[in-house]
Amino acid sequence: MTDTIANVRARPVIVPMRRPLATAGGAVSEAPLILVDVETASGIVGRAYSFAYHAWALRLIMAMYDVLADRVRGQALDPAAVQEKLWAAFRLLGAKGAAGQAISGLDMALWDAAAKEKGRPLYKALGAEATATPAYNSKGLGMIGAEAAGREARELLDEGFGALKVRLGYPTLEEDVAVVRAVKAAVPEGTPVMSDYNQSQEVEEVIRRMKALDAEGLYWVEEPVHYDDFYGHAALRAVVKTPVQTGENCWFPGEMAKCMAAGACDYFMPDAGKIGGVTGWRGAARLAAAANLPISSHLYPEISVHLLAATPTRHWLEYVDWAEPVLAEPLPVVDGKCTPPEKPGIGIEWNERAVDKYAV
Ligand code: SMN
Ligand code: MG
Repeated sequence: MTDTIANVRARPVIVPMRRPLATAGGAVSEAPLILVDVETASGIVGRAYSFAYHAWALRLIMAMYDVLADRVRGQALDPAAVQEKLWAAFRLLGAKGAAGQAISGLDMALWDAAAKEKGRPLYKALGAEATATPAYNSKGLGMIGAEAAGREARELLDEGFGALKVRLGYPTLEEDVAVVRAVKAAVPEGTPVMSDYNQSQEVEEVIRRMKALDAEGLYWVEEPVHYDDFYGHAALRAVVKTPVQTGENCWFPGEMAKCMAAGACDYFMPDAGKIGGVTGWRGAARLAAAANLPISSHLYPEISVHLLAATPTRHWLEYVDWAEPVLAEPLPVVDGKCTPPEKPGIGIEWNERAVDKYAV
């Protein structure tokens, strides 16, 4: 008989960030997380977390977990079937925002439990090999100005990475150019330098900026305009050389499909916490494979390393260390790459002393 879901426990924490991140879409200076433990009838504990972006959003997502816990208690440990039922339940209200985050986080914890039930690491439960994915360092390079950005770029590579991402969207194009030049000058020739506008620009303005920045050799430009202005993304893409990356704010594979249909991007980066967890990611990976669309991850490196291993068009893993203080062990980076661990499930455990310390 398959195992059943006995309980869902969600705990909010606020974890300090080593390098607070100012973006043109808003600042993130601490990491508000919800730690999820799904307990099964046979005593397995599935673990995952949701990144809440804002401390004030913890209450919203916690409320959603509370609602979901009541709905899924007693159901079979079958993540895809659980998500289908939740989708049906949320048809009238809608499942974006806090609901989508909790549905996605619960799905990740259910997959962790389901893989543990089989005694397999998540990537193996997904039928994949232990494939390594190159990782870029996204732990810094918020909007800190050209001089500091040059210094920080070197620090970020010295942490063992071969690529990094710089946030753009300064008040003027000249400042964006200065920051990109400072970063490029600080890193070895050929180092991939990704860039991110965090949805901050108007279409005309970002076309003007990217026409100038095209000469600087950025590896990609991310979220140039509001995330769901897919035709705005396409208009930029039509007139610049720099590849357009987007997807971290797309809810579930359905929004990704619309993004693709509009010709919005060269690359796509699902966020496990918004795309529908593992179940949603699998749908996204199938869409991408059919269209030969390169897939990178957004946040959640610990689970994304498994998901990318199971993604035929895998591209880059975004490495952030924002959950690290509450984890027993960080995800190792070896020669700028990450490989999924061999422990059953996702392979994460909580550092309970740290969880107590950062509890809210
Ligand atoms: C980002 C992620 C999380 C919070 C703020 C900004 C950024 C990224 O868009 O892609 O790393
Ligand atoms: Mg981004």
